Amino acid sequence: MSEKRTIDVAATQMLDKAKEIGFLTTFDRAKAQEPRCTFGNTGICCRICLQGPCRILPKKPGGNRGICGAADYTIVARNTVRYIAGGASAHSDHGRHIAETLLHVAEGKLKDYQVTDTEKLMRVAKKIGIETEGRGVMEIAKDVATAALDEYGRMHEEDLTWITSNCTDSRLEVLRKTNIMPTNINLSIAQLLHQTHVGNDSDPINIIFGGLKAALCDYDGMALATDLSDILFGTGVPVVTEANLGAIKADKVNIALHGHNPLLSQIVVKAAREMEGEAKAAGAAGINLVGICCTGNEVLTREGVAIATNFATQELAILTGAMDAMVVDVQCIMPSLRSLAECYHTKIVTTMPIMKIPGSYHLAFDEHNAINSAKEIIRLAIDAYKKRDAAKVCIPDVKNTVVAGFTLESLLNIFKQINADNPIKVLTDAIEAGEIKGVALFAGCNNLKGTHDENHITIATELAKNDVFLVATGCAAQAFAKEGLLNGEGVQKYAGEGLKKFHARLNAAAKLTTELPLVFHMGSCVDNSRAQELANMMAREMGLDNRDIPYVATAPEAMSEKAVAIGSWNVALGNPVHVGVVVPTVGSSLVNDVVTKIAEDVFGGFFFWETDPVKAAARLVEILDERNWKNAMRK
Ligand code: CUV
Repeated sequence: MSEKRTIDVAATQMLDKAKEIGFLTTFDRAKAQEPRCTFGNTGICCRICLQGPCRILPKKPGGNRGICGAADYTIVARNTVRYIAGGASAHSDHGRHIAETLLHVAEGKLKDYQVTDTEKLMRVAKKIGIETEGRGVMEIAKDVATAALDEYGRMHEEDLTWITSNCTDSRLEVLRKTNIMPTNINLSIAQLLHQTHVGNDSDPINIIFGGLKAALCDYDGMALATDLSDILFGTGVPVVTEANLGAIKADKVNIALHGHNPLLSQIVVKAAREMEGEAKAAGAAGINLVGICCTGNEVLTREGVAIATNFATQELAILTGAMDAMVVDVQCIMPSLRSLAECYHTKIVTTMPIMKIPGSYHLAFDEHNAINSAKEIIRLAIDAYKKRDAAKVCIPDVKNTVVAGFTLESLLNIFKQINADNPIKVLTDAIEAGEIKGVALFAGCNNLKGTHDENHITIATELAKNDVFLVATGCAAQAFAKEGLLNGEGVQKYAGEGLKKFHARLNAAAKLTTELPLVFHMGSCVDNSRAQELANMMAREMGLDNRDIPYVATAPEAMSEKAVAIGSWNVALGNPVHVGVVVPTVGSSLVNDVVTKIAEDVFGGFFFWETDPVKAAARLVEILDERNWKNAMRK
């Protein structure tokens, strides 16, 4: 664990404040966990049955296996894929919730939601083979939603639709040949839990392949979540806003939108716009919404809502003393928020049946009554504002300008200004001309095994210096937002000559009121599907399989089970994936070799672990160089 807690100046100020009031934050709790148990840290602790926990103790007679006889490779493989099952469940359940909502909109059952982007609806319908000619919007929306819901429990053995429609043909062949193409999201996840039950599969390779099948369900669930969210709420276009704790306003009612699912947060944005008057009547200058984690990314992309902070520093938003309510839905929400809120006037409002925090305020969100639910939450915030103690308010004067909203569509729209017929060629031509080396996707969380946000920023600036085109999602994107990498100044400060030239051409063509950013913010974690579609377009245009395109992914501070699932499908889809923390596969050299070496022979994609951000960036550049060199040789 690093001694330095964070590179974020605003966070540093708030951590000092926490110390002053004696509140132990996640940074203190991370320290309390050190030193870690080596068994757990390397993945050789098995807790799958009640005879356990079993550890691998090679020096004791009989200790080199679990009580049932499971070897280190079985234990490590099982533990790893169970992370994937958790991650795939989270993303796909999020997608299911959106699909159900779209279905109910199409059936006329929900008055507060609409089909906002009919163009996207038509594109998605065509992509998945639904007839659009001469049919009404709601009829088509119903078919799209039904097709999405069918992914979860269909009885017929047909490859999942959002995978087959979001992969290159050559990649589909790889997935089918390796027998990891799923036909039913729920089935694959349940089967993986069954496969890893005590006394079941002990073959690490077979277990890993089962894990990859579930990881592809994660991809499917997130791809349909992205598509259907765009249909319901609109596909983001470039927006200008700001990020970091300085986006919290002392004179306004501040409401943080935190979690992942846009179903509630979108409605809160709408309701807040209607309720400015009520806030003013309470003596505030208005309502100020800010985002944390991926719900924040969703409403940033579509509504230009500012970012307050990312995962590791979510508690610190409350420490500003000016946060009136934090509305949370699902995933990545720290249970500690409530006890901290007790030191202040802040209302923590949980909203989903599967995410409650003891002692916090629970308002069951009801899509059938969405706008009223949202208004109720905002009224709670206005009430809390009235109780705010001005003496406790301490907002760091730290924020940066953010240019975001780069859905694949809005990115391609910029390329279109240069090449109307074949926009992706703008990117691939720049790669083939050697102006840029390729594309790197930054994804994932914060992980306090390292210094908060340091890996994100160091790797991005190193790659920029080496002329790599950068896209980002999740808390990685939020780190960039806070640190000024999502604006034009970032390009001037950090980009190499080639990348600068490429950006200059894009800027001239885009004709936005502001310069394009160094890193293109593609949205939330489920929007990693947007980045994969970019990769697929590159592959098609370059006439290559995904295993050969100059595209890499990195999760510099990976933390959640979802990050494991995302990383795993990236590998299956041919992408090299860097992870900036040491993961619990290292306890079995066999499993570790499979995911870092053998995977490349089979899929073209592979993992590598590197905690040093400079070394990690150098390796990513090396991989891009190698792929470019091979492609040049092929010609
Ligand atoms: Ni879904 S999963 S900490 S909020 S990116 Fe952020 Fe993003 Fe990881 Fe969670």
